Amino acid sequence: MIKQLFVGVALMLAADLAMAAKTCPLAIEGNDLMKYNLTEMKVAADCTDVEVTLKHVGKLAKATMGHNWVLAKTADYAAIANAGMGAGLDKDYLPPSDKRVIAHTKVVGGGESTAVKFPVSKLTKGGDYTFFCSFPGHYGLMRGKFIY
Ligand code: CU1
Repeated sequence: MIKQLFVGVALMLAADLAMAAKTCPLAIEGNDLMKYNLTEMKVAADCTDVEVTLKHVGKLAKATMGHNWVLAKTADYAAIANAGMGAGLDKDYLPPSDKRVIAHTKVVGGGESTAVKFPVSKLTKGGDYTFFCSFPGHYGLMRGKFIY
């Protein structure tokens, strides 16, 4: 009887823990035409973490048509992209340890995938966020609205 009670309480605690942490997967693709397949990404209200997977569905090498996925406040993204241009491929075309970057993947080339996981606690509900590719010259076409 007592043992059954313990098992019940343990199961309830496990369920609580499972509810406490929820990683929500989001997927996006980039191609050889310098385009993402999405212009908007949305995080559900009950997510505690987000894991964004970027798949480069093209064939071109990352040195010529590399893509990454970078998240920043809409007010910051153009400045980050401009500052990142000179950083080089090995720095993923981002200014090193730039605090304006909320999350980012590395740069990938055709056929490759990459992912980044981050807590939604880095975001403000209803904030104005933009995701973009920081490869030089790409953010004009490769960007979208990130909604939380
Ligand atoms: Cu790109």
